[in-house]
Amino acid sequence: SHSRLLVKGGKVVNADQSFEADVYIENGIISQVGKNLSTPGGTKVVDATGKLVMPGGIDTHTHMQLPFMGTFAVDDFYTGTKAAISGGTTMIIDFVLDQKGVSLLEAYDKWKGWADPKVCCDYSFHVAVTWWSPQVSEELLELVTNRGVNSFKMFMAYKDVFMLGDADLYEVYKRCRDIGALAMMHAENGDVIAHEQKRMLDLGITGPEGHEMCRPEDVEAEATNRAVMIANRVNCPMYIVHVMSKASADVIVEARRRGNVVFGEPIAAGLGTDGTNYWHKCWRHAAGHVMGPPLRPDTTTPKYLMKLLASGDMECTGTDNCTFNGSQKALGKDNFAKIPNGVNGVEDRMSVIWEKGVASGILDENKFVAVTSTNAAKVFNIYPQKGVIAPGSDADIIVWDPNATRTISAKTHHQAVDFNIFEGMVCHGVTVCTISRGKVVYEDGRFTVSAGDGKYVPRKPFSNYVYDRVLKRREALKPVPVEREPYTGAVYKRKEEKP
Ligand code: DUC
Ligand code: ZN
Ligand code: ZN
Ligand code: ZN
Repeated sequence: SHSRLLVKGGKVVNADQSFEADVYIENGIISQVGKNLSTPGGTKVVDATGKLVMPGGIDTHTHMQLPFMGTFAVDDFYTGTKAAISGGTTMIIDFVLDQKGVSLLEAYDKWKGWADPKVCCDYSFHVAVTWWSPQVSEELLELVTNRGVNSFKMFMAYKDVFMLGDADLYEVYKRCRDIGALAMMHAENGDVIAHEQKRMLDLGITGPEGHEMCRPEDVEAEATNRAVMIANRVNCPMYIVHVMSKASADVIVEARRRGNVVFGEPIAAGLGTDGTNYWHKCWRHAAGHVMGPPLRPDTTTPKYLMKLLASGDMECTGTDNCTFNGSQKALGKDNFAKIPNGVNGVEDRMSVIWEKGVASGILDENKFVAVTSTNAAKVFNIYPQKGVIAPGSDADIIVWDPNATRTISAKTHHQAVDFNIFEGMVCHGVTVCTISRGKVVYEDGRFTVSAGDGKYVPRKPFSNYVYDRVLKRREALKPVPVEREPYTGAVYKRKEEKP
């Protein structure tokens, strides 16, 4: 059936410019953008007068219903994506993340089986590489060629569970480079963390503050530097997920100054709150903020990260949404190392970035669109299908009221989890209407969406956005042997050598 929708009278905000225009949508695709569009009778109209009309957010980093640390994340592909659309996010990129030894193709099929019947918005997958073998190497190519995966995540932390050593990382990066995939890294030194956890517990520190104390900024920055260094040896583009500290961000900025192809991803948690919460007197509150890497006690960190988004030194934003209820966090009530790592964010990322970024005068509205949507579409190679309001693009659109405010609270949020790390935060920027593939899925606080309405979005290898930078870097670094006279003198022979 032919479906039509007109978004009328708003200000279209793209990453490069803003302008007054109507947006006409046919069968899920934007067909016209212009002033005073005339449309056939019976076309549904969304009134956007006085509002901003923006590309829906793309959350580059979620873990819906992840089996992790002895339990499962409570927000699944249904509650997680439903919450996402209420907050103005119309696409998530989740992680296929299974145990060492499991076939990545089987893991991919398992995760897709979980997601397809539940998703309320479009989604895609990164795949985590937690072990390395010739079989895994072949599977990466299959995932890139036939499953639409162009990004693989590795862990330098979670020793014995997900962690890979440097030699394996070198091999995975090289493979990623050869098959046109982006290598993503969880950058923390897992060996040091394991020792520090034991040291803290021996000192009698069992509470959530121990989580931060055993993995301070250096632990993240060192691994970030190592990840970038190894990637640079094999000319593989590198994407550092959840950049949580100034120290790690500085490593990325300096590497980019040298021409390294490295992207940094701040997350909503790190932009909206900080690590002082680990010292909160309420255990549940403190444990509610436990995630890896931790939030930082340096309260100037969130603004520092936001400014790097403004300057273009970091480009995409995610959430690492991976939620656990109080009863699950309590698995670590006597030992912080057993608190399931993860926080919310998928619902609130857009509002938090608007409030702390735009309302605070650090980002303009176009930069907001760039860092919440367009840059992610470019880096992960789904631009211009996603990330822009233009004819031919998917109609993933939000109508945004920049003047309205809402107060974030676990009492009113749409996520399944019983806690919100942004509790009490008053945010300017409210989603009035969310359109997914040309269909209104959320309007004035009401959902008009069903489980399974979202679609899997396959992604092709390297975008030019990434590859052009890699090529430039490769030329600059080409190793050339020195032309010299060969050595013609005597060659020492060891005494014990037989002639
Ligand atoms: N960090 C978290 O906090 N949760 C899931 C995985 C991760 O790396
Ligand atoms: Zn991670
Ligand atoms: Zn409390
Ligand atoms: Zn994660």
